[in-house]
Amino acid sequence: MAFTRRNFVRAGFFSIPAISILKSCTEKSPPRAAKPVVVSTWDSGLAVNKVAWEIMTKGGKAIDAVEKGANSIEDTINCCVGLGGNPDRDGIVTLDACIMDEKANVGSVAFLSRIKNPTSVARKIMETTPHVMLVGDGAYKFAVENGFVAESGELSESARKEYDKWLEKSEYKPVINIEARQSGKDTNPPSRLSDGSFNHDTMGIVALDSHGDLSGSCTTSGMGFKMHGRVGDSPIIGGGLYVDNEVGGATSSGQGEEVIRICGTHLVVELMRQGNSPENACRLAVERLVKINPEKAKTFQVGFLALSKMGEYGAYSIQPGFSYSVTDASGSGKVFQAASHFKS
Ligand code: SD4
Repeated sequence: MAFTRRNFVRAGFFSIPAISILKSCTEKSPPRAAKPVVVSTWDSGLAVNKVAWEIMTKGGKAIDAVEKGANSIEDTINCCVGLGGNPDRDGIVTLDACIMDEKANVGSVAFLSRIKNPTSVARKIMETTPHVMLVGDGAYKFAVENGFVAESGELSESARKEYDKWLEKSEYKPVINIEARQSGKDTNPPSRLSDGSFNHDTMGIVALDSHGDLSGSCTTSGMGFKMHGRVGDSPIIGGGLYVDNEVGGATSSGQGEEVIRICGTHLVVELMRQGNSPENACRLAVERLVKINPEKAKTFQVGFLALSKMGEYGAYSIQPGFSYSVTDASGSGKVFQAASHFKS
């Protein structure tokens, strides 16, 4: 084929991948961790990472690491993510979770009450049923039939206090990014503040194991004082979590309704596929949300966190205060503050 201008264009030199290559050449190199590496949302992810990393450093698989990491925080009753989390408006704690492995196998559970480890229920659905997602009573029945213990459903002491306080006004006003207000006081291992507050109720995890495979999980008690039956982004594949073993994985925290609007984590992974670094991909997804409604964007928090197949990681959020934890082959974990669209 003669190398004419027309052929040059037809061959795709100005197509998206070409643009992406140019873009990635001009970006400064993203931080890169040596595998095995695990990233997770918030400062409290550090304790979660430790559990996940110990599995992977013994040659274990990322899918086991992200499940057990999630379980470790779901089991922390004085916390915010599992059954110790804040209840909905009817005083019932309902959990959402999902999991995704390197072969794009997915499992998800939503609006599940009285079961401690929704991430493991999601994995069971993934591995033993023809379905992806079970919700509510059906999910509960499935869990019990599969040996998960039904808990009493009683609120933890701290959640009870928070709920009683909430009942005084019964207003649904998610606190923007309460973690930012705590500035650096996020606890590790996670627990409520001395005043009982904790609006930070989601743990998203993405791991790259020593075999080079990626998996992820996302688990939450959802937004405190939500409507009964409300499901957020966390159990939605492409919402709270997405993994593509050729490209990378992403997870999110914040106002789930907004993440769902743009299929947030799927978008982040697709942006990485086009050549963007993890942080840039997260930033572009955030900018898309802001563009939809710049005024409304001032009123909520969304943070994205991503890990590439190469071990590069990065995050970006709408409001300042979104932190994330990274633990790599050195075994030492670090907490980072994500850059944000609004600066204060
Ligand atoms: C939700 N995304 O249910 C979750 C809430 C969250 O820190 O991330 N809180 O919408």
